[in-house]
Amino acid sequence: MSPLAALATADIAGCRDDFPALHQTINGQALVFLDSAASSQQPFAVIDAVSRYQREDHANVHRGVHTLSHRATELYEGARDKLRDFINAPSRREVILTSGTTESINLVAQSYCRPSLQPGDQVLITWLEHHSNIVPWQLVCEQTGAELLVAPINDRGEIELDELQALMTERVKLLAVGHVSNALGTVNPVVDIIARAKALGITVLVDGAQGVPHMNVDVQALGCDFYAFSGHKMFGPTGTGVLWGREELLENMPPYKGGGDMILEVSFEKTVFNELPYKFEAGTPNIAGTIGLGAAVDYLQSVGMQNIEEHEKALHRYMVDQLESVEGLRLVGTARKQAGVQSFLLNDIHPHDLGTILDHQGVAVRTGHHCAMPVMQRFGLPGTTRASLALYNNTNDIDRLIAALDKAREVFA
Ligand code: 7TS
Repeated sequence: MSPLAALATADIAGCRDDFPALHQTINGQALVFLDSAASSQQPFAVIDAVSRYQREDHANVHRGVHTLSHRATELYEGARDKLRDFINAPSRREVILTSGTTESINLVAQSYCRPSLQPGDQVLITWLEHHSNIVPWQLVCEQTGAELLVAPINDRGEIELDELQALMTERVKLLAVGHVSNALGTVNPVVDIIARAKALGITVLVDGAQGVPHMNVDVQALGCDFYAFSGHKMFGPTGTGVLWGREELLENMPPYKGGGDMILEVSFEKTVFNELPYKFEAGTPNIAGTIGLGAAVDYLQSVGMQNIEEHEKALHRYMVDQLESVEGLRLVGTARKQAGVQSFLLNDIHPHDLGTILDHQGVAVRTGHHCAMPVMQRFGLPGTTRASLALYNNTNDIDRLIAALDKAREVFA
């Protein structure tokens, strides 16, 4: 199928109407939302699932004998089952519900790494990572005396695989790598990277925050040990997310937080922890948000991850072609495999100024370092302007972006 034919697939074109926030004017112009990598908009299906739960079913989960508590528990645990299916996890016991990618990664750093790392051990990451996949490892390295190693990237924004491989020695206890770079859109060859690490006995965590919204993710096919992602980047509510981990690893990890729901028995002499996944879910969880996330999974599956991936691939190609035609525009991040994320610079206009001019024309993009300061340092930049795509974007959005950039060039001429 030609890229533009793919863009016209009826299933995808109709999706736009499912997202009420897209149908509004900003500064007098129809909104063009190109900031889904930061947080995506929510379809009616998600908004309605949360609203129905709040109106009719709300009660605390796992503890009441009354009908509302049963209903809330069923909906909440039903969302866990949907998420298990979505990433093809072998067991629901392995699906830990968290507040998002950041908490999922911190959980692994503190419950898996902190008790086991020794001085001299190493944790390996890459230059492409989001701060959420850097700082938790810095903290645990400081706590344990382990060392943080960073694999370099090339000028396209791709991980240098030979150099990554050279850093994988028996001292490395964990490799943490992003599935897709939020700053540059690079789709990392995670299957290959995981296979290389696993061949050397290295535990692998994949930061899937920018992976799950855009492509089919099968944790068993990937072969990693942990996979972390956020609900609000996959059309679900904020404050929701998942840590998937292999059961044999999770079983041996101490709890991350203490509190209600994560115990079977408490006395002052001895506390017996609950079984998986509840051992890692202390306190009243984000019940409404998680139910909304379950609805987001249903929504994504009804559109089809394959359709979404093809649509975004074609639209990204269209966006890059159009951006390259803008005088004075420089792409930042030109990986051979890229998801629907594109960073760029326009002449010497500061990204924040450019973002403001675009907003005046109804076009929402993100500007700055994108919580990936090392990537910016690698390219010698304080920041970029970033347009990021989701299933609801179309060629008209890109045309509006280009027109807004042309206007910005005039303003700053
Ligand atoms: N990892 C990656 C690759 C991300 O893109 C983000 C958020 C996170 C981790 C953290 O996710 P959270 O849901 O726990 O906050 N990325 C972005 C972004 O690109 N713009 O705003 C947030």
